[in-house]
This record gives sequence, structure tokens and C-alpha cells, in this order.
Amino acid sequence: MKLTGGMAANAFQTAIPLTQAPGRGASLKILLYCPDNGVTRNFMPHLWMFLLQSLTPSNHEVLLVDGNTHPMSDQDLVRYVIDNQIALVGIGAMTRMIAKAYRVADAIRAVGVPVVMGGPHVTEVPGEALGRDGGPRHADAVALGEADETWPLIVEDAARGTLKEIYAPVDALGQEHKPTLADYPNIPWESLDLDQFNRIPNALRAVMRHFEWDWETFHIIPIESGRGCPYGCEFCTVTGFFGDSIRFRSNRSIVDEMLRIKGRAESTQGKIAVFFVDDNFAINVKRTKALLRDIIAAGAQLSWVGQISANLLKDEELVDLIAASGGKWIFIGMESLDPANLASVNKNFNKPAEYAGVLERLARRHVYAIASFIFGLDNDSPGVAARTLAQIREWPPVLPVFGQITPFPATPLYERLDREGRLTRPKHWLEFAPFHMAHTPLGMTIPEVQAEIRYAWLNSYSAAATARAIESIADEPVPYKISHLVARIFFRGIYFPPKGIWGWLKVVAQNRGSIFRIVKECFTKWSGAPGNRNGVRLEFETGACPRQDLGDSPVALTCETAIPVGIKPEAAELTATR
Ligand code: B12
Ligand code: SF4
Repeated sequence: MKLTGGMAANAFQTAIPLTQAPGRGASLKILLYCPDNGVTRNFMPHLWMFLLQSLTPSNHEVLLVDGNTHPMSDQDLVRYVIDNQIALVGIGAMTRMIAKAYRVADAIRAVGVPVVMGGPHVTEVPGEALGRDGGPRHADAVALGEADETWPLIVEDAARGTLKEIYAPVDALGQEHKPTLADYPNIPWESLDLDQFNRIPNALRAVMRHFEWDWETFHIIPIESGRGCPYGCEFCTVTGFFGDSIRFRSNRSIVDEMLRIKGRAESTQGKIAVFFVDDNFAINVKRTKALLRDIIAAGAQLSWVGQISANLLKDEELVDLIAASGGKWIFIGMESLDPANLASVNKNFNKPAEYAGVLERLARRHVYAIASFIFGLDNDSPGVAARTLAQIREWPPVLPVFGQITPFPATPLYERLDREGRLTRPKHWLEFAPFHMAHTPLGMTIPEVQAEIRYAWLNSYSAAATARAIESIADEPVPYKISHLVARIFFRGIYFPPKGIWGWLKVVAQNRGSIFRIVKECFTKWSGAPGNRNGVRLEFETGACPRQDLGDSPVALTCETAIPVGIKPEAAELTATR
């Protein structure tokens, strides 16, 4: 963790050492709350809430509320806190949700309930939450960095009424100490109440039940297999926050977690997919292969999404294993097609000339890419969106996402732009505005960047672009087409969130050509299996497997499909910063 500023530098000195023995105070009822920011929503629960819940000493009770799935006004939340006799509230937020987080914290503190804040933003600018930067105070305490080991101490201090202001993961000598992940807790996914995170809209659940389709629930569950990334891209907070020393959980604990999740899916008529939230899931290729082999050997495959940088996806065996272990979509931070741009943000390990090969290698195994681009980099000029889209059209179908370069506090980018006097909104997080830049790029104006981003989203997810993408996989099994279509509609909602039922009907009407084509194909295949209602189901189950042309691949070709039919395509935001 890299702490900046005077306040941050003092943080380690004032923090309590991890060696302090926790004593037992009263039993507390604790609320962990994750704010939405009223604009963007997440499609997946936040891991930190479940992790901290599992790490809470057992004499306390922890309730979770995620504003993304359960939006509440500040006053509703205060009422919830009072009604449930909550004695401590923990709030975690990324930079873009921090303004809402502060507002909620203020309202809760106003009724006398202490608030602890944690997560990337308060770690980066702890003085802001504590009111030490001249602004108002929003939190009674802040947890800096990884809180796996400090959280139990915070809870016990709160129970004794001795909450301190700053908790940092330090050893007895005041040196930063990173959790090893060797004794990662069991998050009881098999028994947790995940109802608020079900992605199947209410209206569709009854239909699924009626037809006995096992899509009554669909959850995306976050799993971390390791932490840390050594690459240090200029705009990224990860190297600063988690450190460049990479730590992994044991394969056994990850496989066990997946088996428990799989067991839940099988026993609940539902589907569950996993999001490996590691920033670079294959940062140690040898270890990732070993993990994927263990997943396959244990029969723990679940459909999964992960984030892997393009340079690591050149390894054929790795990609075989990704496919065989259930990997469906890989998030790739391509950022730019311009090597000068990549060099300017310390990401020149990305080689645009290699992107096509990587995408084809994935597509051959029916694994596709979420390709993330950043506009507004210093070598960008007007027309960057059209140039990028022209290149994308040459590739196997991908789900592109576009954002602007954002200087997050405490990143090398923020510091450089600050030094260069280029920050136009140095505290952009206090006035969050989606897709609005906070500094002036060198080759374009801020409105030009916004226009490029809009052009890119509009033309990537138009009905014509979707029809082209479906056409490009015409020879693939139906499930892939369904999966692509649903994913494209879902991703379209990132930039163009549909408003209510009419909004959705409009999206369906616009894409009726692609929908009709797939339904027709589905129907043909279904009726092509006389007397067998399972005709389609059978294809869904086998269709997701990698093509059987992997030669002497050592991996077992078994996998299950998770087509996110009925997924609630809310306005999710995907990172464009990895
Ligand atoms: C998964 C993920 C997502 C998911 C959604 C989040 C989710 N539902 O989990 C998706 C892919 C949608 C996403 C989107 C975005 N993301 Co994101 N995402 C991540 C990622 C890879 C993993 C998060 C995670 O679960 N980590 C593991 C947990 C255990 O770590 P943690 O959350 O930090 O929690 C620990 C501590 O922070 C602390 N803690 C956290 N909260 C709290 C609260 C309390 C009370 C306490 C005591 C402690 C505490 O304790 C935890 C255990 O040690 C992180 C990078 C990373 N490795 O963390 C980026 C990251 C959080 N994302 C980031 C960004 C920028 C974004 C986007 C804005 C990108 C974009 N341009 O669109 C969007 C915004 C989403 C939105 N809705 O508005 C940045 C945030 C930087 C910042 N300063 O805010 C990160 C750090 C990545 C980066 N490159 O810098 N993201
Ligand atoms: S952007 Fe990705 S590769 Fe670069 S430092 Fe961040 S996590 Fe690592």
C-alpha cells in the first residue's frame, strides 16, 4: 500500500499493531454497507462484505446491504440501522461511490452510530474521511489497505467502546504487513442468503419455475485466488494498494469453495457463475495452470470470468485449461491500439500487434474477450473511436468496453497530472459524473473525448453491430449465439441504461432480427429431436465445451454452460483500467 500525503504518512505510526490481543466486549449487531452512486450499478456482490463477515468474531452478528441490488435513500438506511439496532456500520467504497458513502456515513453518524470506512478510496486519501483535510469528518475510523487482520480488532474495539481512528495492517514494529491468504476463511456461499443478488428478474422466475428450467436463480459470485500485481500501470491503484508481492490462496481452498458453490447451484435449480476478481488471474502462469488442473480433476468446474493481461494469453496450454475449467469470458485491459499511448502509461507489455492472435486463440476454444479500451490518453486524437472500431471488426467478436482515463488518487498518474497542473477537477470523486474526464488530454479536448466514447458505445452495440457479431459466429452452436446476444444487450446497458419496461421493450424491438434468428434456430433444433423435449437442453450442455480439435490437449473436455438468460442487464460499469 502506498500512502501519500502527510496524513497518510502518519497513519502507520498512529495505527495499532496487529499483535494486540483482542479482548471480548459486548456482542454487536454490525451492518456492512456498499453504496451505489446513484448512477452505476454492479452486477455482482462485492467480495469484501462476505470476506469481512466471515472474519468477524462469532459472537457478533453481521448484516449486509448492497446499494447496488438494494438501493436505499440515506433516510431509509438510517431507519434500517435504528430498526435493526445496529451498533457499528462498516462502509466500503471505490472512488466513484465515495460521495454517496460520505453522505450515508454522515446520516448514520448523526444518529449516534459509529461508522468505519475501508476500501481503496479511504486508503488513498484517509484524511478526507477523517476530516483532516479541512473538510467535514465522515467516519469515526478508517481501515487502511487490506483489512483481513485489522477487521476483527476493529470489531472488538468497537464492542469495548475503544474504537481508534486509524487501523492499518502493521506489525509490532510499525512496518506494513500483508495478509498471506494462506489461511483464507471459508465464505459459506452454500448457505448464505443471496436473494438480493439474484440476477433473474422476478417476472421471469415464475416462467422458469413453470417450465422447470433451472434458471430460477442466477448468481455471479466473486472469488479471489490471489492478490497483487507487479506491473504498475500508471493509472492503476492495484500495485499501490495490494503491493507488487503476489500472494495466492491454496488451490485446495479455492477448489473447495468452488465445489461448495457448485453444490449450491445443483441443489437450488439455479445457475451460478464465478468471477475470479484477481487483477491478473494468470500473473503466475505455472500456478494458474496448476489451479485449473485441480479444478478440473475435482470436477469443480463452473462457468467463470477472469481478468488476464494479453501478454499472458499466448500460452496454448493455459488457454486449453481455461476453456476446460469453465472459463467463458476473459477481461483483457487492451487500453489502446497505439503503442505510444501504452508506453505513456507504463503498459507497454501490451502489444497491439498480438491482440488478434490472442482473441483467435480464445475464440477457437469458445472463450471470448471483454476488451477494455481507454480514450483520452495523451497520444489520442479525434477519430480514435472509429479507428479502434475498425480494428475490432477484424477480430472474432468481443465485448468492447470504453472509458476515459481517470486519475485515481494516489496513483502515479494522479501525481504526474497534478505536477503538470493538468487536473481540471482534482477532487472529481466529490462530483462524480460518468464518462467525464478530470484532466485535459494533450491531443483532444475533454468534450471530444466524451464524444469519442459515445461514438464507440453507440456503434459497438447498435442492432447492426450485434447482428454482425452474431453472423460472425453463425457456424457455432446456438448456446454461444444466445450467450453473445444476451451479453451484448447486457453490455449495451453499461452506457445506455434502459429505463423501465419500455426501455427494455425498445432494446428487444431494435434487436428483433438477431433475436428472431436465434429463436428460429433454437426451435428448429428443438423440433429436430422428435419426442425429446431435452433436445435443446442437450445441446446447451454439450455446446459449451471447447471444440474437440485440441489435438493432444491434456485437459478433460467437460464443462457446463452458463448462458446468462434473463440476466438483469442493469447499468453495470466495467473497469476500463486494467
Ligand atoms: C471485481 C472488480 C470490479 C467489478 C465490480 C465490483 C464487485 N462487485 O466486486 C467490476 C468488474 C464491475 C468493476 C468495475 C469497476 N471498477 Co473495479 N475492481 C474489481 C477488482 C478487480 C476486485 C475487487 C475485489 O473484490 N477485490 C478483493 C477484495 C477482498 O479487496 P477489496 O475490495 O479491496 O477489500 C479489501 C480492503 O479494501 C478492505 N475493505 C474494503 N471495503 C471495506 C470496508 C470496510 C468497512 C473495511 C473495514 C475494510 C474494507 O478489506 C478488504 C479485505 O482486505 C478491483 C481490484 C482489486 N484487486 O481489488 C477493481 C477496482 C476496485 N475497480 C476499480 C475501478 C476503477 C472500477 C471502475 C470504475 C472501472 C471503470 N472505469 O469502469 C468500475 C466501476 C464499477 C461501478 N459500478 O461503478 C479500481 C478502483 C480504484 C478506486 N480508487 O476506486 C480497482 C481498485 C482496480 C484498479 N485498476 O485500480 N470492478
Ligand atoms: S492495470 Fe492490470 S496489469 Fe496494470 S497494474 Fe493494474 S492490475 Fe496490474
